[in-house]
Amino acid sequence: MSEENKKAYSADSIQALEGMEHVRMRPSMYIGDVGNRGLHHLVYEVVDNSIDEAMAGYCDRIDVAINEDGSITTQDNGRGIPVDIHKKEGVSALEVVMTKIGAGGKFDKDSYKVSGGLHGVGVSCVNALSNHLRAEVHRQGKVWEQEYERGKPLYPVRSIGETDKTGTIVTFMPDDSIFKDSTRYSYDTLAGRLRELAFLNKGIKISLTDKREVDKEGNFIREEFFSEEGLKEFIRFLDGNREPLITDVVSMEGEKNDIPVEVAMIYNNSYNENLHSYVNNINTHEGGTHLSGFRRGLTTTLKKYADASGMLDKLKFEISGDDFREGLTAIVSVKVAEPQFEGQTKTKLGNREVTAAVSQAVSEMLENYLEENPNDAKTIVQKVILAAQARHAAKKAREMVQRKTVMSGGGLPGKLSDCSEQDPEQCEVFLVEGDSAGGTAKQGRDRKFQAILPLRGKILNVEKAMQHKVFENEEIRNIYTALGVTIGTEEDSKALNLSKLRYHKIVIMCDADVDGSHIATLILTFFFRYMKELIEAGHIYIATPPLYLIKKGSKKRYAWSEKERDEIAAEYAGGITVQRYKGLGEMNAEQLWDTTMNPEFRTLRQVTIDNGSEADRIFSMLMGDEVPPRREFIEKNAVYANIDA
Ligand code: 0RA
Repeated sequence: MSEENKKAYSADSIQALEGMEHVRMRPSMYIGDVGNRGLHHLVYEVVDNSIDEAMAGYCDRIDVAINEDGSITTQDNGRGIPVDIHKKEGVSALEVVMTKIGAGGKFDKDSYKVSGGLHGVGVSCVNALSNHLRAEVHRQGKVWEQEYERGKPLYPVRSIGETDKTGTIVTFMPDDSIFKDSTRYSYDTLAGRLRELAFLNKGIKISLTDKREVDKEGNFIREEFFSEEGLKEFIRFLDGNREPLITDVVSMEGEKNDIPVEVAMIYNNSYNENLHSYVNNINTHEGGTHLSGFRRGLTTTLKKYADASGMLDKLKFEISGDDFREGLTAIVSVKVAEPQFEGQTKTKLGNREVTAAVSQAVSEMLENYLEENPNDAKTIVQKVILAAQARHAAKKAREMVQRKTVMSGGGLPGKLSDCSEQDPEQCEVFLVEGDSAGGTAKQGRDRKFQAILPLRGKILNVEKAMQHKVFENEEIRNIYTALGVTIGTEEDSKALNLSKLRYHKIVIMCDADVDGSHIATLILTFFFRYMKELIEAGHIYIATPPLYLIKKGSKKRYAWSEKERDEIAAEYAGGITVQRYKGLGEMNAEQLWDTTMNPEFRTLRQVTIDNGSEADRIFSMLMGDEVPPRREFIEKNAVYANIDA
């Protein structure tokens, strides 16, 4: 190395180091957070690179494993990360990719165009946030390796053997000093995302193996995800628990104004609208220009068809945008070279040019479909008319909700025991099952900042109810008015206005038994379908009352699981009484405060949506018509269902 080169190399490597240090100092800037989400993001970051390789046409298999020690290995059969000496940096390109922030696939734009800037912060971030990482590359007939500790190379890239394959293998152990809560990977979370990726990128075989445990036959838990038809199959999977209204999924795939667009949709006999949108494989749950394009294309095309059909002639009121989307399940996936993300969680696409591209694509697809399938076309228009009539009825019910909400003080539901604090950020409301538990909670609470809203028995299953029934339901109306949330715009009758939200913590408090968890699920279904923004903004929590009270003389302890109960029993060593709490009602006010409501000691579980399409599928299954899949789910997740055993 010439003197000059050496200088340049060391200067740059210092810069690289600084970049890596910065990732470790401010991990959330790069991966969102250092909780469960960020932890799983590390895997997605590496897999994204392999997906890019596949999209460029060089890779068709990706294998992910959770190893025995909890580390992750991903392996692909792509070209392998280049290992030749990088001209500018003076070290192996592999080292550059692994240690330079923002290098990723971008460093060689011409030979790696497809992925250039599509997404991600690069594998170097994963490296920076791992205690240990090993990269193995099969390329040019040789096997190459390099290892790192907290992002620092332990030795230069070296060749360790020969191979007739190509590809990249990355093994990493997340740094527990960064991910302080936990470094334990969830099989289900990874499986959900990998399945989604397989649907979004058809033709790639993706597998997940969990080597931490074996099943009854002594095999590792393992799944393969592969989709031949992409979004079309994704829709069938999502809507598997619903009754289709039309023959089959309507879908299209193409490029409009240089923007790759994929759309698939179906109508079912439910009253829910179910739109999922993606940009560069990332779920854009705040929507954006691609979703607007979809809505526009759908509305104009169906409206044109319906008008021409004469079926609307007798209708006495206007059809609105969301009438076209009742019972619709759809996925829109676009690839955008330089996406601009906006919104609270940066998951709203802002690129203006995308709207027209998607709208045109959808119009063309639908025009053809309606033309070729007149029976389905008629079914859809009839469904739209029914939706419009129901909306008309719902409007009145909704206006009543709204009128009540805008009235101050007197407008609050009589059953609500409000708190005295006025600042919503400090305020909590407990939604409590039943009047008696409600009474205990009312006595036990700190009335300064805790409000109680008792709910009567089983609340309406919104999964099966038409919108106007939902808005007419008294318990649900009470929730709207108590929370101070208003609803409805021209475009979208369910759109929420959260500016007057009265409590920043909304806590669902139910018995810790099967009935209680059923009621909690009903309430959650309502929030998921009608107030998703509240979940997304992190306002919804679930209280966790204890299952046991263990007493010895004047000493008492609570336990939240059988294991905990047994541990405490062992500690007390005999002479104990154990009380099993069957419901909140068995606790007195003080006990309820101590264990479940006092912010100093309670555990609140925040409700999050890790995977929107998966959550949708699970709610449609748990609360829908079909019994067998529900039974299967409950059997698989028996730990939760068993609490009452
Ligand atoms: C930079 C350039 C090239 C490929 C890759 C990176 C690459 C990165 C990863 C990460 C996981 N698997 C990967 N596979 C490839 C282009 C290679 C070429 O031009 O031959």
